Amino acid sequence: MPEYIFIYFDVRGRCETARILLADQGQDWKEEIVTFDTWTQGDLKSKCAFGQLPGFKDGNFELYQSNAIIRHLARTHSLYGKNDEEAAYIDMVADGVEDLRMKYAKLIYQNYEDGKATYIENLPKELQSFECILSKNHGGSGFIVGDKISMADYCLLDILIIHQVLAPECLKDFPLLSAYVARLSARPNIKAFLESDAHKNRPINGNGKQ
Ligand code: 6SG
Repeated sequence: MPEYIFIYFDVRGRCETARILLADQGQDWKEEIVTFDTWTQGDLKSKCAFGQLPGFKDGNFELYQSNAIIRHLARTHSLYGKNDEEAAYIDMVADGVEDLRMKYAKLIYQNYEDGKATYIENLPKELQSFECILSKNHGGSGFIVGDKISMADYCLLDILIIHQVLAPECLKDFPLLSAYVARLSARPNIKAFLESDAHKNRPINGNGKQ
């Protein structure tokens, strides 16, 4: 079995999707937690491909960029669709999630107090896109793409979970997404992970906002 290691701050942040993926796939991993003090000292930053975390190790193979990490795990665990068209849809959903994650990160790190109300007001427009995509795949009763779980499901589940923390009612008018989060969260390995102290006690973001 390969040894997986996340090198990251003690947050869910840009690693939690990959953690959910590995947990669901029955894999173990290690955490190499980087404190903000160590980070600001600069040595580690200078060794990171783009001067940022997370880093990831798959045995001796070292990788940076959270979405590259997710895609690597998707390829190596057959979570990238059954053909090129499914793979393209999976990318489409993952990139849609990334767009939302960037807006979320901007709110959390740059404009939380002043921007939160407007962000929550605009959230239904963002969520509607995912509800619509989901509705077109088996009426929304299964996965976001295709007939089996894919990387896109882990991306979407993670972003929906953190938005439910930000705005607990945000899925109220999205019946398919609500049922989807409940369904995926009830998968035994995901359920165990989401109920673990490792997940529950890990802050979502690096500045205490959520
Ligand atoms: C932060 O932005 O944790 N990496 C972050 N920040 C430190 O010096 N495209 C890539 C990717 O997808 C984006 C990487 C991402 O992988 S993630 C990073 O490396 C840097 O740039 C969010 C996160 N934030 C917590 C945090 C730690 C250091 C900066 C932000 C110091 C402590 C808290 C705020 C400032 Fe902080």
